[in-house]
Amino acid sequence: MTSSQTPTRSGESSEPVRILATSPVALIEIDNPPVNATSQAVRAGLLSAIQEIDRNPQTEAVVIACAGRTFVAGADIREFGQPPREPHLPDVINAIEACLKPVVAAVHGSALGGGCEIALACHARVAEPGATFGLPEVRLGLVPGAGGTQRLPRLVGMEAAIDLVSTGRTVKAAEALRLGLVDRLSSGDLRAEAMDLAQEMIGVQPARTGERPVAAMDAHAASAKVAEVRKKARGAEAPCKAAELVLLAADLPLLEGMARERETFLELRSSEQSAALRHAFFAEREVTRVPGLEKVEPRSIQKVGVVGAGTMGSGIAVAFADAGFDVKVVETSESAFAAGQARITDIYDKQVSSGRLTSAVRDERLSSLSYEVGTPSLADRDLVVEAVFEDMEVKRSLFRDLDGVLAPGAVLATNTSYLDIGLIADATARPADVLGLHFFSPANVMKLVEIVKTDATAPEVIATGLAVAKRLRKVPVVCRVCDGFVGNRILARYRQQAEYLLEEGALPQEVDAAMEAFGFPMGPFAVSDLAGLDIAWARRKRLAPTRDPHERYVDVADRLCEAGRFGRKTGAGWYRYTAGKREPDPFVTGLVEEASQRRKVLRRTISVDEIQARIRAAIVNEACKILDERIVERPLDVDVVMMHGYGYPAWRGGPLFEADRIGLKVILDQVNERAPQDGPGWEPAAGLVRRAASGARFYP
Ligand code: 3H9
Repeated sequence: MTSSQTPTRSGESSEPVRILATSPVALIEIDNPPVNATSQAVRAGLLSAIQEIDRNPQTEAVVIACAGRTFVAGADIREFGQPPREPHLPDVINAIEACLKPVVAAVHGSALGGGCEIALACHARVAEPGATFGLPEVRLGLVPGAGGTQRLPRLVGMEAAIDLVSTGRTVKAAEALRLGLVDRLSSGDLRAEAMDLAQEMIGVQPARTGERPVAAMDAHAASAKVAEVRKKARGAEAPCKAAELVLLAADLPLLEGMARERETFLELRSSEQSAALRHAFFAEREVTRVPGLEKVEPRSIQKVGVVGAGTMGSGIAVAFADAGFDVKVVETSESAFAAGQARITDIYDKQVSSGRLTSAVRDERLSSLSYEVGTPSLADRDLVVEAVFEDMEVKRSLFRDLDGVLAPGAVLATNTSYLDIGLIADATARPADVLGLHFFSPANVMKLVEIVKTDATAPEVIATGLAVAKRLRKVPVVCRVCDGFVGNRILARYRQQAEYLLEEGALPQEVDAAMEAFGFPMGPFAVSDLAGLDIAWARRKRLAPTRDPHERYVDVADRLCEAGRFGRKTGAGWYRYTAGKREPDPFVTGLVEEASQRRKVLRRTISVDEIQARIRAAIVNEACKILDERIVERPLDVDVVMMHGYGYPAWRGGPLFEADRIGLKVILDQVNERAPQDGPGWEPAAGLVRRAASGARFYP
């Protein structure tokens, strides 16, 4: 920590905490790039700055602000694997609250986790309108560990605090102001306005958050709330613990509540769930750093074309418009054109009616979209994403047209889910400019994008895909071409194994319940009903002539489709739907039992554990084959796809992270036990056999 009588320029010292002014209002600046995390050096610097200011008779009030792009974004997550080192953050924060002089937080960027806890302990908070606040610790499998669960309810009330702490959601400054978490929004110069507020507070007894009373929640309402949190947490343990700690704030004095909080924080810090969620956090960032592309410059993309405005195309167009691209949507006929435009407008209208968007922003976004019929209008586009009918000849013909229209250097992307992108690229004279950008539905919401390269795709085109995904705020995973790429290929095995379970004795609702208890938001049959059974049926019919006759094939889904049951949209599929609610259907039970009879299987009761273990083993084995074939380069690529595209519970860290924890020998035994019955395609992956034999892991 450095101190001076007059402000000094930030960056003069390498110390992460500086005192830039002392009289009459002191300014403490935290400067620890990239996100001002509270490393040990920051904690020590902050504590000594507060102590120095407390002692300085010329200082009458204090502002805490941060250099760089953000306020403090939390504790330093990288330190969590090591033993805690003094001074501990709760002690530093208590010293801030106890300071005899008024302390004001000046918040820009994100005040998250420990950063939000610092702000909560200050005697007032001024924020830039763009600032965000939150206690996202549960997303790392933790509870706030420096007073967050005890101070937040004292400022915003019990219910709002439980909501924020148990979901980890962040709030923008305007909502924080409404909740009482922020006292003022700055209208220009944040630091100057915070200094003004501090000046106004001189001589006034500081309002200490920890001394405020908090109204208890009615006991019945409180237990209902905890039950609701538990249900939503789908197996994650931190959200419930966080909610229970918040409830303590009504009964315990601050320090006692904080002691309970600290105990829970330290216990969770060494939990498997927290390790998995930390892995998920870093994997989501690491996935964008693709070996070999570090120094490759992406092409500049400003003008984007989207061909086809069906469900996928309209979502893709909205994703680009939301990110500020100039978007032209092209349809091949007038009638499709009108329907596409209506679909896009509808996406925005729904966001306005649910309060997620103002009508002014909707109008602005809609005005960044233009609509045309026919590909010639795409001539000025830097990137074109195709989302037309999933048929090789349709796509090849479109790419031939695009090749004739687009300027040299433009990037041509296909959103195909399964087709061989190499063959699509070969329809052009510029296969190096072609790649897959495989979005997930709804494309404007889902974070995952598979960036699929062919053997011909130029490195700068892959780098362009990554840069575009970053601008879209997506999570991109680079992979090579194979049937279904990473996610849908694994999903196919997941679904097949789920169907084998039906044939052997389980019912759809039992498999779904087991996988929902595992932590997936929905089981595989409920997901099929939501997505619609007809598309997969059409694909199965197309592939039927080439199917291996020895493949174990369960035809219940085909029979459902033959009966016109395409899922929710027809009111029935694997379930029947009454007022949107799914119910098991005796008709489906009948079909499943017939399937068992046809295979001459004596149905048996299958336990939840067996369902979960078999599906997990199927996923891990296929994921390992994907690694063996170098469809992706790293285990984390698979884990990120499964967590972001398919709802694999992040508290398990993804299938390969979890497989390491369970033991690869155990998984291999499970695969070997199934392989003879399940037949071709279910052989153990070579990489799984090798690792299990040598004791190696996916993550060394
Ligand atoms: C906590 O606070 C516990 C306390 O209650 C109690 C303690 C006793 N630590 O995301 P980005 C790195 S728990 C270390 O790409 P953005 C990140 O890895 C913590 N490193 O930027 C990346 O590094 P690299 C609660 C961190 O602008 C770089 O910073 N806080 C941390 O898209 C840039 O990150 C959270 O959970 C950290 N805390 O988003 C907040 N945070 O360049 C977690 C980031 O090497 N952080 N890094 O890949 C975030 O949500 C986002 O990073 C943030 C910026 C919104 C801040």
